[in-house]
Amino acid sequence: MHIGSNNKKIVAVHDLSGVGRVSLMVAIPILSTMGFQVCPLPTAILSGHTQFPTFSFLDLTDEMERIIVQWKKLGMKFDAFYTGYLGSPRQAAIVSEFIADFSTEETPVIVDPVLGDNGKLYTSITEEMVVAMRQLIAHADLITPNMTELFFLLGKPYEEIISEDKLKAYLKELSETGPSIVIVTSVPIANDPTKTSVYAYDKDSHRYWRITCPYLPAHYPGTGDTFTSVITGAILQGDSLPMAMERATQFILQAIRATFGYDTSMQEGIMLEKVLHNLELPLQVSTYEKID
Ligand code: PXL
Repeated sequence: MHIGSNNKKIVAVHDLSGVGRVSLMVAIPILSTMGFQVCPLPTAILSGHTQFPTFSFLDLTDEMERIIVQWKKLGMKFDAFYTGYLGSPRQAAIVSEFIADFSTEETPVIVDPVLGDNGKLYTSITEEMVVAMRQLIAHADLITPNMTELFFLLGKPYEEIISEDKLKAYLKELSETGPSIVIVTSVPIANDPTKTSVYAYDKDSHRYWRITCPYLPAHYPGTGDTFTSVITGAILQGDSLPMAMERATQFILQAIRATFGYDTSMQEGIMLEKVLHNLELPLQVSTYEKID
């Protein structure tokens, strides 16, 4: 009898930021806890994320090419690709080529198009990066923009609150550029500041999903990375799209609640360490809705 390892390998294409709990420092613990082997392809090394008042930044574009060459020589195979914050626009083309070379039709490609928040691009993200990100999402199966990123990717002026019908049309429009699933996070609800929602469109089944959860008046960097990491793990474990959304949303809420009670600076991010073990528990309740 041969007992083979069936641990899946996930390539994680994100930056490594020393402080602030974003990117690889979120993706690695979450996906490891969920039972996957994470293989980092680092895009940049920073002292901390770019929402700190100052930070160092080492662009790893050239090194990424060298890493990919070695993986190719070794005949490495991966079970999924998960990309986030890129260090330069050129990396979008490098990553697209890498994915085309190393994947099959069945390999899931998850792209978190990290560009900005609150209607603005992050410091260090340029218009050129927006164009590059549009090219990268064309190769993705599933993408997770927040509201700001949704507007930048579509090239439309940012609106804080839009009707559900308009949002549905925008999700469909973005899916037509490539990805079969588009999940948009941090959608405000008109006339109800106590709640926030997550919407998804699944192009293949023409279905829309919605999750509504309590809004906590706190804004921590890295929650988008946390959300997409849990989505990636849940989908690879075999969850349906709405159940994956449910797990990711509930996990973020637990993490924010675990953090909010302390008097820490928001720049330090959410206290993942306190809630990681929850990823090993089954969901007790679910609140997702299918919408028409
Ligand atoms: O969480 C998104 C993110 C990732 N990586 C870096 C960032 C940010 C958001 O500010 O600065 C370096």
